[in-house]
Parts: sequence; C-alpha cells; structure tokens
Amino acid sequence: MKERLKEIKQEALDRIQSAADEQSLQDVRVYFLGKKGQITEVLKGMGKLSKEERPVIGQLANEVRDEITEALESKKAKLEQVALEQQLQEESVDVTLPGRPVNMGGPHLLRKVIRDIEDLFTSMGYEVAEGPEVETDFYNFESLNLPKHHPARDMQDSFFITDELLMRTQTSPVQARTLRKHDGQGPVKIICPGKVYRRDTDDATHSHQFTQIEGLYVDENIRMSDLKGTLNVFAKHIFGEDRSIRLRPSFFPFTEPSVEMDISCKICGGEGCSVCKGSGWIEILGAGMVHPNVLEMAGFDSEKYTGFAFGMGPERIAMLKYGVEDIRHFYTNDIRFLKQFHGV
Ligand code: 2U9
Repeated sequence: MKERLKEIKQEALDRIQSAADEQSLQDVRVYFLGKKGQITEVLKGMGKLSKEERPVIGQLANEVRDEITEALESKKAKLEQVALEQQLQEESVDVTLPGRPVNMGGPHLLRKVIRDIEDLFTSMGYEVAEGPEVETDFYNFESLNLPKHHPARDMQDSFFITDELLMRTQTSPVQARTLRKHDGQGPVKIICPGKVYRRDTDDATHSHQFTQIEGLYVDENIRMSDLKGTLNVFAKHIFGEDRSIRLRPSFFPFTEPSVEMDISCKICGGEGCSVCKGSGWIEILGAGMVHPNVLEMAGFDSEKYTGFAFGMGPERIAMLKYGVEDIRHFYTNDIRFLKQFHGV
C-alpha cells in the first residue's frame, strides 16, 4: 500500500505540473482526493493491515493528501498569476500612439446667417421676439389686414389644422402679438426669426418649410427715411460696404407704401450679368410703412404712431452670400455640404 500511495502522489504531482487550466486541476482533485478517488480506494484496504501498520499507512495517506492539496493550491495560484499577466499584456494601453481625431461639429449655415442678422439688429436696439408656429387665422391673416377671402391670401396657401388654426405662413403674427401686448404704447422695436410653412411644391428655390426674419419699429415720427437708412446698414453689413441698395414700389397688405429692396450685383458691379439676369440688381427683401389698419387693430393710435416693417428669407440671403444653388441643401443635412461652411 505504501508503494501504491507513493505512485498516487507521483502521478498526481505530474498531472498537476502539466495542468493547463483550472478545470484540469479540478479533475485532478476529484480523481485523487474525491470521495471515490484513488486515496480513498487505497484506504479501503486498511482493514487487511496489522494494528501496527495501520497508523503508519494512515499517516502516509494523510501526508500524500496534504502534499497533493498543497500542489493543487500552488498550481492554481500560478495559473491565476499567468492569466492576470496575460490580461494585463492584452489590455495594456500604448500612451505613445497618436490620438484619434475628434470630429468637431459646428452651427448650421442657416443658423449662422440668422445669428449674424440678429446680432446686427440687437446692436441697433432691437429685441428678439418669438411666437407659436401653430397660429390662429386672426393673427396670421386678419390682424395683418388680410380679411377672409382677400385675394392676397392665395399667395400664402397654407396647412390648416382647423378652420381657425394653421401652420403660420409668416412670422408677422409674432409682431402683431407683440404690438397688442404693448397696449398702444410705443416704442416697439423687435426682430422675429422663425420657421414658417406654406403649401408649396419643393424645388431648387421653394420649400414647404423655410425661415423668415421680420423686423418692426413702431414709435412716434418713424419715417420712410428711417426704414431706408436701416436697410442700407443691414445690406452693407451682410453683403459688404461696396454694395448699394435701391427700393422699388411694391404691394403688401400689411404695409403702405410697400417696397422691395435690391442690392447691386457683386459679379458685374451693376453692368448686368447672368446672376442678376441682366438688371445689375438682386432682390433681397420686402418692407414698408406699417398699414394704419394694422396699427389700429393692434390697439395703436395711427394718428400718433407710425412704423416700418421688413421681412426676408435667411435661406435666400445665405444662397446669395455663399453661392448655394439649391434651397434643399439647407434641409437634407448632407455633411459634405454642411462642412464647407465651418468657420465662415
Ligand atoms: C406687422 C406689420 C408689418 C412684414 C413685412 C415683408 C414686407 C416681406 C417677405 C420677404 C420674403 C417674406 O420671406 S419672405 O417671403 N416679407 O416682403 N414682410 S413687410 O410686415 C409687417 C409684419 C407685421 C404687424
């Protein structure tokens, strides 16, 4: 039995030595030390031994068991150490490698143009006013001198939600609301940027949703010359000091008289070219003196107060300033288009 125990010990130690993972160690433990293991098998034969031999074999069996257990523990610790080192090796970070480039975002071109215009007007004392995109028929049309069935409504075919509610076709209702809040007391000096909606077929120059910026200045003694001076400052600030403006008579229901403003063509300097379609001028915006009906409807005394208003489409401003040939580029978010304007 002594010999058998020695064999068991040697065999166990060899298998522990060559074990490559924890599962193999566990198998070894069960095979040699388990309830039905090799040592137990040997001890079953103890009954046949003499009284003297029994404690000797018992002690030897215990020693073998202890040695195997110790070898198992130490091999287990070694395997864990190797696994840890391997993990550290695999997960090590090479701090000398160059960093991954960070993709920097930036404001959308349209947002930048709107911000430029806002900054200019706020520097001249205007406040930025905003209002709902779902409007009442009253604020969107009637309060702006466009009663029901007025033919000028046809130019602003809209998305109606009910008979009285629609997606606003212009930002003018924001001015009308702000005027009302002032209870007939001037001055009111505001600029209203925002999204507007029209039932239109999208193409290179039309979109069913676009942006507008409208301005309004109501006070005592506001004159057409104030409007012209303000628009001149605006045009030169946005397009360059070398550009000049001209006003042409026009019609809007909410202003009287009404004008459209052109700027001189940069390409031909006024000579006439394909960009300005031969005229030397490019249309930029509409404007006029606020119609007395509009002032009265908003609670202002039109004998005491006068005012000017103007409206423009930031898309058009951006297209002319940066040479964008299709309005749809602003909304389709092709990163190649947007990236061109980082930093402008
Ligand atoms: C109130 C009184 C007057 C706003 C004005 C225009 C002229 C105009 C268009 C230009 C291109 C809009 O984006 S566009 O289609 N706008 O020509 N807008 S005067 O007049 C107002 C507004 C509100 C209470």
